[in-house]
Amino acid sequence: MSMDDLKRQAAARAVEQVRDGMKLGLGTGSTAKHFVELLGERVQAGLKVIGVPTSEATRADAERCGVPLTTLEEVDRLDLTVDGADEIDPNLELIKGGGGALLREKIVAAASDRMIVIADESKWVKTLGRFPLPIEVVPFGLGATRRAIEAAFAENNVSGQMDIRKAKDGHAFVTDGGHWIIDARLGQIPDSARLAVSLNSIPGVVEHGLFIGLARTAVLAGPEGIRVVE
Ligand code: ABF
Repeated sequence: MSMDDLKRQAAARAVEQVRDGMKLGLGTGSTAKHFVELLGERVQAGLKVIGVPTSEATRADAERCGVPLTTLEEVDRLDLTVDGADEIDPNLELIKGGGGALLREKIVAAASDRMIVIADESKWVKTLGRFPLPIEVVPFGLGATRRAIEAAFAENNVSGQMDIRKAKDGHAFVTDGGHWIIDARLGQIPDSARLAVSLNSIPGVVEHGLFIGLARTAVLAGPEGIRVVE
């Protein structure tokens, strides 16, 4: 079975949790895209839901699949967000942002009563940090922001190379919010909750890819079947 089949299986399991009338957060990435497609099939069959997309890419997918959309101005809370991740640890703490949509993903997840993270088993790790940590930054004053991030790393006993993410054209990758992303290769993050708090206090940091206390359920698809962690 291909990796893509596994992602679709995880997405299919999450779709089973969707009920008529739900307001949904729609994640970004190849696994979340399967969720949007499968949700679209159920909408065509009569399911009534409304979704808030976490990226322009997901907005386009949802429109293509006929999933009605709204915004967080128009609705108060969401019932459920389903999204992918780059790493998931046993406390259901996540690294997200490999696809560059971490800011909207975090806003939407935080506005949801429940978040289900869907992934293939390769995303499951004992300790976060093997995947480079995305940190979304404002281009203004980048030198100062980098130094503050380095200081936060030192306080949290982590270190590693920091690279500005590049787009295919070689220029800095620009997020949907008009910001840049620093990818920090930390190897291991011993206390991700503490690092998250340190990064939150840096003015030039808009958001970071540590999702702490947001996911309640992980649906992991592997060659031996689906594993649900809660
Ligand atoms: C988004 O998509 C991200 O936060 C994460 O970076 C990525 C996971 O992508 P995929 O499902 O394609 O592996 O959810």
